[in-house]
Amino acid sequence: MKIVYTPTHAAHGVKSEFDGVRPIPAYEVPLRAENVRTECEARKLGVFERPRDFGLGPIARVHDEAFMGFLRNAFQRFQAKHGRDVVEAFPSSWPARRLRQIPGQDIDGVMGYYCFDTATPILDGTWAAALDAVNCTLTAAGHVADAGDTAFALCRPPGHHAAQDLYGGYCFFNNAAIAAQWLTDRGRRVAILDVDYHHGNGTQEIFYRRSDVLTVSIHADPAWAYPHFLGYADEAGEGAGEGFNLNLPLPFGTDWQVYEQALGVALARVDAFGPDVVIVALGLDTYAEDPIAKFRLYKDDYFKLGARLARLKRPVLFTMEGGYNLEALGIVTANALEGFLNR
Ligand code: OKP
Ligand code: ZN
Repeated sequence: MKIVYTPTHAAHGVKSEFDGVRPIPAYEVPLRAENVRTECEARKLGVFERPRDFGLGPIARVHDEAFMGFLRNAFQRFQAKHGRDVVEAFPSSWPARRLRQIPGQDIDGVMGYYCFDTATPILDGTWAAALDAVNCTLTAAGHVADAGDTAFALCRPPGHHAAQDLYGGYCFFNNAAIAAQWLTDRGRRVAILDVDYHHGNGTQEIFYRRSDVLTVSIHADPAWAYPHFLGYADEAGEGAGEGFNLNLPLPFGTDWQVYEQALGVALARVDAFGPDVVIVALGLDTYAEDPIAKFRLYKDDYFKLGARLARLKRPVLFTMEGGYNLEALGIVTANALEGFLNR
């Protein structure tokens, strides 16, 4: 297996987020990727390589050009208004219901227009890190497309909450969606299976009106969990996309026995779609001791998750998404990959 990694991710060295009550230490930190790298290296799970540079073209196939322009200089604009001492830029005002959906010219308005939460600061190095996370994912996608091989994009920031012109949930560019579009542009039929604890609202939205890319997500019921406003079971796709999105929301406390049943349903749908490539948005925050999630999967369960994915017998591109227990993240990620490889 190829594992594509770059130290550039550390340029997005987030220190804080707002949980709606008070500023708290960030969960989505560089140490996450480093722990995963260390564990995958120690267990010799694959051949490490650095990403190639794909430029902005593949990103523009998914994201809005104005959104990309905004991300590129958002931090500088925020600092110019709020002071050079500011190290993390947050929105403070949003175009909620009955307000007009226009960004305006002021950076605080623009930021609220493009962002949907208070958990996702933009830093000086965010643009560079987000860009290289895409490069990691596309480099890995190239291996899957060329060799029919398995590859792991060991990248951060994650991507599945980011939509065409929206960022949040620690995500800026939707790495998995950009890879899906890139592979589709090269004639491959792609399904995305999102196993992160949180609904992949960005991925769903990007392909919601299309039948050429299947999106399936297993996640905590949005009636009780972030991202709150998307991810219900009745969201099946629209227009040509009707029937090409499947949401499997699960209750708090979901353990492997319950999870496995949803996984079976998800995999049956993926298999019926007949994809050439399956992109697995590999969030590991389903782990029982995750600090921000409420499922009950244990370390050994991730071997079973990987093994179950292997039974698809299709080329898989793994992209790293959530998972915030720093002690366990490397282990559970490696367990999932090892369970897959030892099929
Ligand atoms: C990103 B990913 C809870 C706030 C939730 C944001 C969670 C983002 C998860 N008070 N904070 O899907 O792992
Ligand atoms: Zn998550």
